[in-house]
Amino acid sequence: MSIQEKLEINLGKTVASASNEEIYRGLLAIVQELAAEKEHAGGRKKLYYISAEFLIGKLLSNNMINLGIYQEVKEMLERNGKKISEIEEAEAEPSLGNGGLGRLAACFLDSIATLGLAGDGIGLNYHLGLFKQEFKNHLQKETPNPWIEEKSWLKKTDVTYPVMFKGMKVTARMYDIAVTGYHNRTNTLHLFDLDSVDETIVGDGIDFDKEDIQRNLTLFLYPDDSDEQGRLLRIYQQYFMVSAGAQLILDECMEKGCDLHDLPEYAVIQINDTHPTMVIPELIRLLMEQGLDMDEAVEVVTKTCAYTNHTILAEALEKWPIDYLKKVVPQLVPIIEVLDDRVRRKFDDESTAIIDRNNTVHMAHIDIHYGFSVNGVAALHTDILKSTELHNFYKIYPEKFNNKTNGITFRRWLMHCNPLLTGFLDETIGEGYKKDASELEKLLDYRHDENVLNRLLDIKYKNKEALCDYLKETQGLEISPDTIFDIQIKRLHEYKRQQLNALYIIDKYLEIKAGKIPSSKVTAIFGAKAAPAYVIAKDIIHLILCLQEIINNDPEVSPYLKVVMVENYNVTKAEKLIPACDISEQISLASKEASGTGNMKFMLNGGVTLGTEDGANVEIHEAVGDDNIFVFGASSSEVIEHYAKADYVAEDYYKENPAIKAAVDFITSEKMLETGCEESLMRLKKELINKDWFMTLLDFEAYKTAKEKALKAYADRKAWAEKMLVNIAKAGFFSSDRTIREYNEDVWKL
Ligand code: 26V
Repeated sequence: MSIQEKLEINLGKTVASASNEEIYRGLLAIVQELAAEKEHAGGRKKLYYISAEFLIGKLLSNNMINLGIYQEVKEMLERNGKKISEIEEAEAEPSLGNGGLGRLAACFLDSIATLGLAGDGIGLNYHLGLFKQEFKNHLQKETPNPWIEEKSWLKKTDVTYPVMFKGMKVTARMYDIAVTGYHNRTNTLHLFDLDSVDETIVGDGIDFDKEDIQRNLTLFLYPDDSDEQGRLLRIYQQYFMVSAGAQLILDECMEKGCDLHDLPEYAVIQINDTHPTMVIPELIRLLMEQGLDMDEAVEVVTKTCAYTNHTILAEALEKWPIDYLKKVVPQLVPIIEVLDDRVRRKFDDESTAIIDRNNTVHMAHIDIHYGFSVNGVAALHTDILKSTELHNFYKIYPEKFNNKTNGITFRRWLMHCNPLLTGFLDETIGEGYKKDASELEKLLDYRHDENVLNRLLDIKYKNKEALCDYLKETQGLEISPDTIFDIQIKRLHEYKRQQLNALYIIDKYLEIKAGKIPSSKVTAIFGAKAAPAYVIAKDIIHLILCLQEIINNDPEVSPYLKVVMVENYNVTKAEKLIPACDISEQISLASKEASGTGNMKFMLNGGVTLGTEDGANVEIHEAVGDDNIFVFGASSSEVIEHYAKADYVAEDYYKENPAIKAAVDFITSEKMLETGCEESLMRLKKELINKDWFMTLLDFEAYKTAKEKALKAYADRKAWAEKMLVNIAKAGFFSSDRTIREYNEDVWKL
């Protein structure tokens, strides 16, 4: 039966007469059926990727690509007068993650299934994903972001597990989402939920009663943790996930004949950052309930669990007061105390203790002592962990430390988001790169082929035109594809330094106002959400929105410079922005961005990086060579030294560099205060002069020089096209298939 026939039976009407929503729901049912028919990866040992976030994004097109029916469906829809892009719009995006960490987990699931490995995800079924962002009066406003509909990718199961909190027992129910591999098997993402969760308790914006656990447990992705109630709720969520997850893992292993002493032969658990760390004491507890003694349980668990670190930022490393754990999960406290006691007996080093002198539990320390593998997510990041942040652990356990440079799935970040480039690659180098990404290097044979270079420029231009149409339609913004698209899209954080980009924009604006006409026309595009309680991050959004208003409406400036802040940046918007990028802004303070994965997505789509030697930028630089990237700024060792000596004084740069002073002063100029909010702009200016913890002003001059160099290079279209080509050709290393192969060879051994 053809897909059209199947779909029409499902719809009870012709495709031509059905609405986009009806067609979406019909295709959803067909795809679910096809995915269910696929074989599940078998074998004795299975990987469990446990993570508080899976930022899977919309699934329809991705699943159709993986199942090999995308082209057929697209053409069938066209024959019936429908556009696949419009059908895609009917799907709500599951934004079940904050940013890179959650998206990485989703790319990994895709690659695990594509490689045919037995590996499932375990997480939480948040009813409301990351908040929706709206701009009002140049400020970010947060509203709830529901995604679960009557018909969705979630399959409710009968699998339930009891989870005990202090004075309260709840029942976790498992929901499953099929994870399709590219022309391969299907795995499963298990998301746990609580039947009693109630969306009607959400009040103004994203406010809700944080103490009503029965009704709020899985209501929101990472609720605001700026107060104690929020932090306690986070512990409730984490324990709920790991307790249900651990029970599922033990059940599945026992079903396969495991006697629990041999658990490491049946299961390997990858702990994605510290959010799922309580799985370690919980498994020990459950194994002891099954009759193992403490020594045996600890040994078995240590051989089963592996930990990935995703940040060196001190404020992001989870530490819980032991009293919090006593309030929520008292059953784990004696186990954690024994784990700490064993560490203290063995190692006379306070810095590696689990419970410190202030009775705070260091979650990462549990993972490192009681797991068999510790990995960072890019070469530089792993080096910094070994030499600095986790140096004392590295001295004890050098054999546990390993690097796994992140990657991205090419199915979503090339084949789905950039069909023009994909088609062109198919024609030029064949389709082998879809299964073996290193084959992209075949493109290097064409680096001097004028035809190929022109095609690349032409594809980029078309993608830019499509983005222009989209921004016009969604935000009423008028931008031109004949300008350079300079894009910075990522969570808003001071270490990522959107403020550095903004200062450059102010500098350029002031130059134009002073009569210095630039030789290139630039559209500076941002997309970023700020955590609801992160004040300075919101001030930076405010700054950018004010600049957008002032600059775009200034007839002297706007022909040369425009600013665009994309509202509600999410996976779906990333898919539209990335193929249209000329210059990829990766300007974090060196040493602070563990890896970055947006940098890889841009590279794969022919964006040229303007970046610091941070995270995976270092490896991108190595891959493409000096001529195909624009690198600037203080090195990670210089930065680390500045912190060690506490010798960076922002005010010196402000006073001594007139361009910096002028740009910073502009933040509270009359023009800005007419548009924006004085309190916010004053606070931001003060922060930059008096604190600037992430050394924005230190790198300003170098950034400006590098950016001018990139803009100038863009004018030589042929030379630029060659840079694009080299970036695409060298992106193969950054396929998450490569990353997952490495995890499997070194850590999971499936
Ligand atoms: C979390 C928090 C929470 C408290 C406030 C400040 C703050 C700052 C950063 C974070 C990040 C937590 C972990 C994380 O998302 N890391 C990201 O992981 C990506 C995948 O490995 C990686 O590419 C990014 O560089 C890294 O920031």
